[in-house]
Amino acid sequence: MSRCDFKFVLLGAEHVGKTSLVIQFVNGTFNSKVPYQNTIGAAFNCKTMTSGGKMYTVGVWDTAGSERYEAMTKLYYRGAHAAIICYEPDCRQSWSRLRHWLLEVRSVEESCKLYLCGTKKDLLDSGDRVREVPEDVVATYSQGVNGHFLTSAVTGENVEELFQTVLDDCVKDKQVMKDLEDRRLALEKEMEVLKEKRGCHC
Ligand SMILES: Nc1nc2c(ncn2[C@@H]2O[C@H](COP(=O)(O)OP(=O)(O)OP(=O)(O)O)[C@@H](O)[C@H]2O)c(=O)[nH]1
Ligand SMILES: [Mg+2]
Repeated sequence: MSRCDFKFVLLGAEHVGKTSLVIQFVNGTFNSKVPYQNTIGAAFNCKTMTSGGKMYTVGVWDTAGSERYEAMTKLYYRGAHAAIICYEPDCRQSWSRLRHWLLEVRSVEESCKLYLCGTKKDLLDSGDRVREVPEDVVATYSQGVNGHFLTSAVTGENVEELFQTVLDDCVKDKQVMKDLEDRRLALEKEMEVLKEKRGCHC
């Protein structure tokens, strides 16, 4: 993980579609034939992205939504540059869970950028599901965070846009970029020391 430039974490209730969102982002795929399998603990994914003409490696922690793993989840958002908190617009319960994570991350990681993500947009668009979380409530909450996106892991709609915005916001942040540069320099120094040590053994 230390070799990734940025750390993003996905949070949200069980079954909201966090894993599917990450798979769509990393692989560009959605497999409807694979039955739902809840994430245990968390899963790590890495992707190279570009912002402002430069390449960066982004590490994404896909956490388990089940409250059973809540104590563990705290480990994954520690030190995160950004948290993407997911909810299903047709599920009020998932919105309550989002509010919980919003308060939690804010109180623990003050500098972590926060994004709200309404998932499974395709189901709303097709009329298969009816919105339970009113749009004006979402709009009010969105004002207090860095952004809000409505995504679909099935069609891929807004998935790339979401992650690209999160990365661009990080790259625009002077403090985040200074920390990144400091880490790079420290790593370079470590490598030099290692090389010197190896040279002594020759
Ligand atoms: N139609 C539709 N179904 C989706 C979408 N995203 C996920 N699903 C389905 O929703 C179910 C749950 O998806 P997951 O991605 O496993 O959910 P999760 O949030 O990772 O769940 P936990 O790991 O238990 O926290 C699966 O059956 C997916 O196929 C989407 O954008 N559209
Ligand atoms: Mg999952």
